[in-house]
Amino acid sequence: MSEILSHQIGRVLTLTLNRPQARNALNNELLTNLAETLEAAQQEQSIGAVVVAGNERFFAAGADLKEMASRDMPATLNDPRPQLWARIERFSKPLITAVNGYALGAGCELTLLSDIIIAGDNARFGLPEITLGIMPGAGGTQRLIRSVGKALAYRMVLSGEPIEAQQALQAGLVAEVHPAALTLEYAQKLAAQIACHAPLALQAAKTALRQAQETGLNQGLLQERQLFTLLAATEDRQEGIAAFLEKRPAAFKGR
Ligand code: CO8
Repeated sequence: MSEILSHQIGRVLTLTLNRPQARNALNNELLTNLAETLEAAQQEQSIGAVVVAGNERFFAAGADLKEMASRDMPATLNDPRPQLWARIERFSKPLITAVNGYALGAGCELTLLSDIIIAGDNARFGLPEITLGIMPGAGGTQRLIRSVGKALAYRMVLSGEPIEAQQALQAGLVAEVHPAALTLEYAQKLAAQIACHAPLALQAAKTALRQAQETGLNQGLLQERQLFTLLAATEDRQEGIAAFLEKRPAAFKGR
């Protein structure tokens, strides 16, 4: 059976991680599949946003430890995983993760790479790598600290202890917490709302938001202004403003 189930409703593509026997551990095959699916979704105009979910009990238990156990340092040096993560990161449409249960190690790193995390009240976010004699290796130390700040990031990375959904909400890691049975539904609703907006404006906004985490304020402001200016050349910008003034819904075309 496929390790990722995919299902499109309207403009929202939902990808469900499906390796329950390994608690959705992200082996290379699953990550490759995810990268390829997102690349296809990138090209598909009918898809406006993507939701990645696990099941009601777990999102993903991290890298596949059985796969990792056999890898020595030379093999780790030549590991295709960094390229796979980079391909996933290049996805420029809105990417939402719907998280119930455990999002550990690489599973947590996948949520950190997404644009918005919607959590179930049973969600647990953690980077337990330290307990295995390793450390996060797919952005965990870099993205977590930018998301939750120094105090909690150090605590989570050095202790390996996960945090619960409410703490993740307070820390600004997740955008919303819902009863676990409704997490996916809320994530899909939000994705559908987002996916109605002009695709080029969404892409530009996502690029600018990412820049905010990577550059200084002045450079970020400059890039924001450049992207804002570029959008003035789009048909959708004319349509969006005209629709508002004419008191009708906008019909965006992605141009
Ligand atoms: N990898 C492989 N198999 C796993 C993993 C995993 N990460 N997690 C669980 N499994 C397997 C178990 O081995 C077990 O298999 P089997 O039935 O064959 O014995 C099955 O899933 C069920 O596991 P449990 O009985 O433990 O299930 P529970 O529901 O009781 O517990 C937990 C679920 C809490 C998720 C528990 O399984 C757990 O703690 N898992 C390990 C979590 C972990 O340490 N994750 C970090 C992994 S390291 C990492 O992600 C580093 C990323 C760096 C990437 C660098 C790229 C360049």
